[in-house]
Amino acid sequence: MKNYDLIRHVKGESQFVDDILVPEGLLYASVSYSKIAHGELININIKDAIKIKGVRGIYTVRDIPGENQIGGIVPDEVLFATDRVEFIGQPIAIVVADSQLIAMEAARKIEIEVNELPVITDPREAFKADQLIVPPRTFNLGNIDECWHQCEYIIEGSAESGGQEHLYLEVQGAFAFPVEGGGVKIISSTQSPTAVQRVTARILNLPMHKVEVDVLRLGGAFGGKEDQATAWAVMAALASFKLNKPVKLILPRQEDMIMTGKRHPYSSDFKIGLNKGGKIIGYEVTFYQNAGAAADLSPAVLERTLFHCTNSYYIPNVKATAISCKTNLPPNTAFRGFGGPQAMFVIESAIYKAAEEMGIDPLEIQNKNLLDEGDEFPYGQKTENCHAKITWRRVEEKYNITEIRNSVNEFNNNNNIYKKGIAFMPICFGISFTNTSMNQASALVHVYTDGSISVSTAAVEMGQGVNEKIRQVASKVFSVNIERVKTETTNTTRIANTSPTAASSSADLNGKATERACLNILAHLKVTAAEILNASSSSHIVIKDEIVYQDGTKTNLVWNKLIKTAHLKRVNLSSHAFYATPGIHFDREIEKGKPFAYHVYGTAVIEVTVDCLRGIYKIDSVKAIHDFGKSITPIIDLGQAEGAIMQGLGWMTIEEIIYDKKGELLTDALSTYKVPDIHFTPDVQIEFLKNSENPFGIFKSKAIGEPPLMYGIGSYFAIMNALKQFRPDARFNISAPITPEKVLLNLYSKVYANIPIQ
Ligand code: MTE
Ligand code: LUZ
Ligand code: MOS
Repeated sequence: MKNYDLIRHVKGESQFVDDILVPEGLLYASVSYSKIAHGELININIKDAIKIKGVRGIYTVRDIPGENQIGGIVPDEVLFATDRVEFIGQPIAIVVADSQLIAMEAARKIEIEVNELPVITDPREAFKADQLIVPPRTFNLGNIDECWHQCEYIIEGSAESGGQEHLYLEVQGAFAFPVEGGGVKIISSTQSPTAVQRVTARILNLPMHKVEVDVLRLGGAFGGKEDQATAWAVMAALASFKLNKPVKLILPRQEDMIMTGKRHPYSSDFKIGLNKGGKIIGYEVTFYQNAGAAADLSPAVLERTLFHCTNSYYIPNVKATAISCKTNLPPNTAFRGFGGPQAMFVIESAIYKAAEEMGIDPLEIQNKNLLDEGDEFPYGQKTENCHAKITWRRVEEKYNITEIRNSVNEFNNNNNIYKKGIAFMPICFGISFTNTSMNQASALVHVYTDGSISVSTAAVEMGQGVNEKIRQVASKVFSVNIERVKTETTNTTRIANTSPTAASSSADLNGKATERACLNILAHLKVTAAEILNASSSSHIVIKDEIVYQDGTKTNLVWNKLIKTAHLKRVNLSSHAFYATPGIHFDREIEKGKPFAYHVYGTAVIEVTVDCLRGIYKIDSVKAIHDFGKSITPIIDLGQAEGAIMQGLGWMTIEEIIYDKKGELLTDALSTYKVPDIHFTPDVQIEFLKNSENPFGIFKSKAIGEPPLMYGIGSYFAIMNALKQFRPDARFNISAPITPEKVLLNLYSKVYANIPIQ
């Protein structure tokens, strides 16, 4: 059950876009982009650039045969700037040359004349200036206006959370070449082959059948290639189309960091009301999402923020408003969790602030308000097989919380400078694309005459192990050795109209489609076996471990022979099958429905030690009970949980994206953008919740890709908890990431933390 790619990765044999054997005459493209965040584009001067030896072509908006439009949800994003620029890093032209170096040199020589306009980087400022991506949306439950009088405590505050760089190991890139009849084939590092196909067709003014997109695997994506792999692939295709030559476009790391969008920063206001006993009665929240200069996936991210605004708590009266604000930054995009983490951070902040006011530990409030079976979410869906309380209780028991708390207290009593902190982090994450129509997938399965099996699906392998899961499905349905099963590249000619590999749903959706295709073939095979064995019906036939059984008795008929005979008998050994998640729906008019097939639950406890003199800290441990359903690939799922937790910790603590007032990214390299490394890694312990079977997942498993990221949020509050031990009187700012610098500002800056300094 190891990741199928593991051995190849270790040996350096796995191929990524930049490794594919290149044809003779290959040309290289480099992107020329705006260095100004907002302005009227007056002139593009390519005179010096075009003179450079080895330059084959320079293309701008004027060279687009079709429509200069790459927007997915909202048609508000151009491929190349036309009459204005709206963020630093916005593509203006591409240079195609004999080598990458020449292309880059020429791209730098393109001069761009811009009339500068005021720059807005802050979402609240954008809101004040009425610059919105889409109209705001509000989810309501109960009656928020009537609920406050029932509250003993009412606490208001605000919370900031920062962006996050995807930092996939493989940078954005694509390779395109012309094919017979005026078409183009693109090898792209994308989570969404169909998006690349659709947008290329639009830009080149071609029917979609003339554009073939093929994806072998990605060296990581994390949402950063759900929408934002498209532009580069389209540019490579455009150049290839124009020159009738193969063209490769790979972004250098720094350009990748400058030009692409990131996790959305949010600025939020909350008001939370609780009764004497600590039950949350009401929660009102407004999210200001920093969308950047175009919609990209922001409206969908915004929607998921609303879905997860109450995390794993039941709150009877809720009003949640989300506003997508247009700023002069690169369009922000999908990032593992997709707006969910931002929402959960705010409710956790509200609980933290309420606990502070009430003089109790936040975990008392968390614990009292956990979801129960049948509780209603603000969007109308009710919990089913709710594991919020079970995982919380199991954490208390398994990790001996009383003992941990005692030892933390003892440590803190004996240390003046070092303080330990602890926090609980329950999570609840809905599985399905929130846009119901996207929850579909298909699979194409062939059994070859030698008994080997080929599976194509819409799923893109990006390190998450989906190919191994798909192989498991085929091998289990046929009951054959997994070595017989190969997963093919993700290809728009083989599998059409695909949803992106995203929303943690790809194993469920594509696994179910694969299961159906295999079952179709299996049904034919059983009929054939019944004929061969003279059984009265195929219901007497079972295939187990490559051997055919008749009425429970082993026969001489084995897989290879069965396949050969079936072929001679002209039986169809291929099947295409389709799957669409049943039972889900959502009405955006009333903002109610059942958007999710199911929810993933879990609880983690996080311990940290903070050096309150220097501001540095260590995340000591993350101990979780996670609901994997009935995992089909425990090692892969564990790896996903660990990786997601690390990404969540990084987002909350040391990963800090900084743009200056002019919209320039100051953290555009690994020297200025710090990500967790092996030394940062805490002791991570994860127990699989027992006896969890998920009727809506593939083979009763649960989606795993994104949910565990949100355990990382606990690290923020564990650090706050430690700071509280150092300065019990202080009221800290809620602003993530809590970098060591911000720890010091919180502890020692009067202005920042609004605290009396002795
Ligand atoms: N794991 C690795 N190694 N690399 C990735 O890029 N992306 C994550 C997650 N795990 C990612 C990853 C994200 S954002 C999602 S949505 C899921 O994988 C998508 O894959 P799945 O649907 O198969 O879980
Ligand atoms: N992408 C998307 C996602 O288009 N819709 C979603 O609901 C979603 N959720 C998580 C991650 N990506
Ligand atoms: Mo993941 S953010 O759905 O690619």
